[in-house]
This record gives sequence, structure tokens and C-alpha cells, in this order.
Amino acid sequence: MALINLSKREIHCKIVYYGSGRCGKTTNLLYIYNAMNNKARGKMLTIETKGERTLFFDLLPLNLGKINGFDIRIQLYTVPGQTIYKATRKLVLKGVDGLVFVADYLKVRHEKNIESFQDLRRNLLEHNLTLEEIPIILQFNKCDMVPTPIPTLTREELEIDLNRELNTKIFEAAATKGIGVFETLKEISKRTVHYVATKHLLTNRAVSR
Ligand SMILES: Nc1nc2c(ncn2[C@@H]2O[C@H](COP(=O)(O)OP(=O)(O)O)[C@@H](O)[C@H]2O)c(=O)[nH]1
Ligand SMILES: [Mg+2]
Repeated sequence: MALINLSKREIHCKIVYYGSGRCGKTTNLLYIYNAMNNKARGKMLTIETKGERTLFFDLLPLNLGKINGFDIRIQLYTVPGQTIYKATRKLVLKGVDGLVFVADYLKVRHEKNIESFQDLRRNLLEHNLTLEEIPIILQFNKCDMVPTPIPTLTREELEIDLNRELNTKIFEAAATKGIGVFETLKEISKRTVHYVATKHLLTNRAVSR
């Protein structure tokens, strides 16, 4: 999906927010959309049907300004978390350049977090990709729920479930309040642009539109 246009000096990358249903992926994108000015953001496209559940996916194009004279254009996607939308999740991952795995602090989502992570690994493999090669960071969302009367997981539990093999950077977030949202976006954008540019240099092949 990554596209480096040398004549227009543009780099386009695709970042996917992955995670179980209701963990807060759409809330991240909505916060970013609302916080950015019209120049930097494109139209946020959400295809949804019943209530607030994402039954298809969200797409938010962003213009992150210039790095080394190149315009950085990023497309943020979310996947529908519910188990039955496996085909859509696989489709959304096509051409992914960077990943944010959003985990939910709620204890009731313990198994769902793990299932979603395994689902991500499997779906990437179907595109001949692995978690080891694509830039990925973790976001532990709903930290505002810790501690509340509602049972939550601890950071250590989430780390054991999700970061033993990855060993990547973790951002605590409360997406509804915007806590950690831009920190997450900044880090994954940085890693993704670096990955895309390095891959491009290695193959030394520019794709023009
Ligand atoms: N308390 C709290 N609720 C959140 C947070 N992030 C999302 N939610 C709520 O969780 C529900 C599901 O969020 P949504 O973004 O639609 O989840 P998605 O299925 O991953 O896209 C919504 O009611 C959100 O308001 C958070 O950080 N804290
Ligand atoms: Mg959603």
C-alpha cells in the first residue's frame, strides 16, 4: 500500500488500528479527527449500521506535514472487532504499513484481547506478513477505568498477554478523553514512515502514480 511519489515528493502509508470489538479503536480516530484542523485531515469515512458498532471499518486520511521535504500522507483504518467479521479484517490489513494494537483494560475483555491478537497474527500471515516485520505498537485503552468498581486488568497482565514476544512500546490511553491518543499516533507514524522509507531505499524502486 505504501507509495512513494518522487515527483510529487509524497509518501503515503496505511496504518491499521486493530483490536477486539468495543476496545476503543473508532474512539481514537474520532478524537484525532475532531482535534485536527481541516487542512490536515480528510473526510472521516465510517460505514456503520446498527447503533455505534463499526460493522465495516473507519478510514481517516491525514496529512502530517513534511519530513525531509516529503509530504507525509497517512491513512488510518480500524477493523470491526466482532468475531464474525473476519473477512473484513483480513481485507483491511491488505497493504498495511503500520499497526496499533488496542487492548481493553476491562476484565471482561481479557480473552477477547488475546483472541484478537492471535487473529491479527493469523490474518497477517495470510498476506505473507509477520508481526516481526511490520511496525507495531500497543495501546492499553480505558486506563480511566482503573480503578473503578468495574473489574479491570492490570498493566502487568496485559503485558504478559500481549507484549512478551513483541517487546514493543506501550501507550496507556483513555481515548474518550484523548489521553495517549496523539502519543500513540505520533509514535506509530514515525516508525511507519521510517519502515516505508527504508523498504523503499532497499528495493530502490519508486512507484509513480
Ligand atoms: N471509559 C472509557 N470508555 C471508552 C474509552 N475508549 C472507548 N470507550 C467506549 O467504549 C465503547 C466502544 O468504543 P469504540 O471506539 O466504538 O470501540 P471499537 O469497537 O474498538 O471501535 C464506546 O462506548 C466508547 O465511548 C476509554 O478510554 N475509556
Ligand atoms: Mg469501531
